[in-house]
Amino acid sequence: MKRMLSGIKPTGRVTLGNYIGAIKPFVSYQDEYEMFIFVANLHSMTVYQEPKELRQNTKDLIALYIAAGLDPKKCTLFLQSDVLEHAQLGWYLGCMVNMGELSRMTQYKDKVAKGESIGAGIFNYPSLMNADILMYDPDYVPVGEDQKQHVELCRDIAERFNSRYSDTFKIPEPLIAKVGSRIMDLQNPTKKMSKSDETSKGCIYILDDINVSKKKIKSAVTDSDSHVHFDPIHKPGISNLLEIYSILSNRSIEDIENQYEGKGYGEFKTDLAEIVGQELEKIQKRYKEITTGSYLDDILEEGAQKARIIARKKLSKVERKIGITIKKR
Ligand code: AQP
Repeated sequence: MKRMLSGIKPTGRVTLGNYIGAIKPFVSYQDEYEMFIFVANLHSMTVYQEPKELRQNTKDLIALYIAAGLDPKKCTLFLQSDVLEHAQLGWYLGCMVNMGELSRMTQYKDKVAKGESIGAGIFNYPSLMNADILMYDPDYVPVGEDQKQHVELCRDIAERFNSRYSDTFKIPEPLIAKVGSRIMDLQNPTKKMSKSDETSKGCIYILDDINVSKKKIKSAVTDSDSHVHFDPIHKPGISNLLEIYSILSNRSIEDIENQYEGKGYGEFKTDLAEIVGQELEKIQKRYKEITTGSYLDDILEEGAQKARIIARKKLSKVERKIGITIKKR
């Protein structure tokens, strides 16, 4: 089986964007790939997190992975901070990356352009991401369009390490879904739906009250026309809704366009609100079942143990190659 690895930061409540762009595809891959899925809680620290919220968001994220269908028997689920080797490998790999390479990362550049105060963690987080990935030798890393650049840097660093110290890391490939990799904010469809956004009106959270989520769909910004047609440039709002509709109903966009030909946005939005409501209801039911008792703690412990075995082996290999250790572990 080919191996796949990915993670999500617990930086807010999980959104429909996270579900469509990441969690749902993870579920679909689990029968075909050996999966390693983690909660990227070390990465969440690059921006201040209120401790109580961070704990809750972490617990919810792991619960939602499972509630959405990830099976801990098929997929190794763990907290990044439970596997200490990530931080250590991150340091070694951080020493191999240049300031220029890190300065070219879009997330960092955007913050510079906005004149925001930038923590060292934001600048250096691609090094930790390189460690997260290279530790497990995955064949594929499913990421959103905006993370492709990070996987490219990761490939460069892996090649640099391999050529300096001999073959150690597999060179991973980014895997970007053709649809759904960029679900937009419902109130501002030119901006990505993000869990750390301050306003929640344009953002559907997986644990939203069902009626609230339906209202958000019905009040989504569209355009003055009433033609249900996919055209992300000229009709970003309706195109975003069509993409959500298509993925959640497993139907082609063309088929949906045909169904609503001449019917206007009202009926389309009402039907979509139902589809979204049903999807969330299913996940929330399972979420309630698994968040009682010690089930999640047990899953995380088991996942961390499995991940640590691989991580320790890889870190030992790296440390032998770079000459930092003198004993054979
Ligand atoms: N709007 C989106 N549409 C499709 N996919 C999305 N993802 C995030 N937003 C959308 C995917 O979900 C995973 C989340 O990874 P992350 O938490 O490490 O990073 P992110 O992309 O920065 O997610 P957010 O929700 O926007 O978080 P904040 O607000 O903290 O920055 C990734 O696979 C991503 O592609």
